[in-house]
Amino acid sequence: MTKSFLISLLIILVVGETSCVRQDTETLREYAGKRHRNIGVAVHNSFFMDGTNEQYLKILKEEFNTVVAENATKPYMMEPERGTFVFSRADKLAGFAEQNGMKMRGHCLVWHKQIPKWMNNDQLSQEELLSVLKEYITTVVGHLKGKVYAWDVVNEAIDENEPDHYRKSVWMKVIGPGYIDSAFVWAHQADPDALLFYNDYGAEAMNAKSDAVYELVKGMKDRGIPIDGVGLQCHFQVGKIDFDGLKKNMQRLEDLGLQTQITELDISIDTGKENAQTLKQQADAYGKLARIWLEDQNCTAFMIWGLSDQYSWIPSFSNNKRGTPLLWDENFNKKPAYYQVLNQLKEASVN
Ligand code: 9MR
Repeated sequence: MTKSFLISLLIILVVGETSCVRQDTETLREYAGKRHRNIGVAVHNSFFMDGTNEQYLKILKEEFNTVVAENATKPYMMEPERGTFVFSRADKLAGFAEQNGMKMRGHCLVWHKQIPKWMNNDQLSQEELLSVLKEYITTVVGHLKGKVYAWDVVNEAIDENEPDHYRKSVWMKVIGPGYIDSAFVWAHQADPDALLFYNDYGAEAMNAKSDAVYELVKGMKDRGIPIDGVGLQCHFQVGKIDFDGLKKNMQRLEDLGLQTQITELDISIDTGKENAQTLKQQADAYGKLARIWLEDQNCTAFMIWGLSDQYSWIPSFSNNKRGTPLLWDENFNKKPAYYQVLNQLKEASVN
């Protein structure tokens, strides 16, 4: 028996009990829409190639009202050679979103990973790298103006283990911490209506990293930098989620006048431990997080980092130590976690 067959079987066992009363015509999108809430997934690279899986597309547009590209709108894809911008993928996703009445998040403008080699060059002068960054942001945000409602402007700039808390990326090394403020200012100039986010991982609950993120964004607010919110990535593992800490952190960011968004949610299970109990634990965790989001009007999106377990980044990233983190299994069967999120949406009050 294959692993995916076993997981499908488990899912049938776990959710089977109530399936006779469940109406499978109900969707996350329907209830999120009634409650005016944004729910979405990261769209996999295969979407941008020919022969896209029809089942994938069907679920994407039926179940979600928001999309974000998992990789296709990152700088290595958008400006592979200096001065040569490739908009075809971004345009394809923006077109799909428009056709299907969905919103699009933009991910991400400034990061230390997935930037083209020519850009990731600490031999460039400060002046030159600043002009590279300005041209990139102005061109990309300008091109997608009115199509992307929220941008992750700066991604993962904090390293709480550095004495000054700044990750030593090419941006930091060549430009210095001012690159962060500048990026937000240029993004705002290019599309004054887009919401602008700082996005990071491991800074969801109350800890040294979220303290450093808090200090960063507080400083930005104090300096009048156009930042609208903080993206909480939420790459979690079953049994290791600090829900109360997350709520506290969301509250202190709200107190600064910033929105929060759950931007990259997945909840992985240790390989070999996929069983009815862990799938239920996973489902309960998804349900709790959906409730936290739904009860907090200041948390303006619930984005899951992929649709089907088939395409998740987790197995290869973790050397196959973890996997099965999403709402649909490898064969596009809804998992218990799906039904928990749906139930939370159904129970949430209509605003
Ligand atoms: O899911 C993305 C994966 O396909 C890429 O190989 C990886 C490269 O680092 O980036 C993944 O997405 C990341 C996101 O852009 C930023 N936050 C962490 C995500 C998971 O690594």
